[in-house]
Amino acid sequence: MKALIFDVDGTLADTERDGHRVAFNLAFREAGLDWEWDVSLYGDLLSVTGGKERMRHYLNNYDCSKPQDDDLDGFFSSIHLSKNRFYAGLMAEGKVVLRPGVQRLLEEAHQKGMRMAIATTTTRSNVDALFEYTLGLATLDWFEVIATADEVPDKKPSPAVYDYVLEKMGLQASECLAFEDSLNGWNSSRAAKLATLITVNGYTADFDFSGASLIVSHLGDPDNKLEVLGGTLAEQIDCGQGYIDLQILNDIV
Ligand code: XBP
Ligand code: MG
Repeated sequence: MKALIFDVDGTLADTERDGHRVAFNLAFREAGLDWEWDVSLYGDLLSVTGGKERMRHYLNNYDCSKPQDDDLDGFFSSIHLSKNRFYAGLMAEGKVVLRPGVQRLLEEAHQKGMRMAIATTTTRSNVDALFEYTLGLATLDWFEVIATADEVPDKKPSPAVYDYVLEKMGLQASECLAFEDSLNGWNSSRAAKLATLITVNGYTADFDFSGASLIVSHLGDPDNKLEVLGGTLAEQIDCGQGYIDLQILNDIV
């Protein structure tokens, strides 16, 4: 195994439910739009990746009020900008914390010189905001490639963002492990032919991730043990210690 490639939203932190969703609602209100995305509705809307694409999907498929603006692209772009501003504000307030085991595993991988990258369909500024108020901005230097929607507009479930990372790192898919939390993310990493470890969350626990290498509740910590939920290697990999470390990951790839 030569590199670990991490998704961001839902994998590193519950940024969808507690970050983007809340920020969208604040931005709608600021724009005078009466849209309100509750936790359950937002789970349905997550079938569409990309904030602007998600808003357009909602407008086209749900019974909601129509924006007055004739220039819908411009309207959604401006709401998206203010959504990301509110998102950064929520991060600064500490409203979102990293999921169990994320900090521990990243630190171990960094200390041991494991190559790492980020492959996400969110906007780069959102990655910066999450890191600034959790691990610190300097931690972004641990990642050799940070691929976001700014670099790769073709969003998941397209494999484009993973293909981009592999090409930049000069690595084969068979030499790397992806970390994902969602069906769109898994379909993206799978299409890029990457072995994938899934950490499910409240939005994705019931999805069918069959074919993924290992499916767990979260990465776990010594005092917060993970639950193994499935995966093609679930029987072979010993997760008895209750948390994922580099040694276990080496058994997957
Ligand atoms: C998650 C996404 C993003 C975020 C919102 O991507 O689909 O669209 O929900 O971010 P990932 P933007 O799990 O790959 O990180 O508003 O910037 O699109
Ligand atoms: Mg995700």
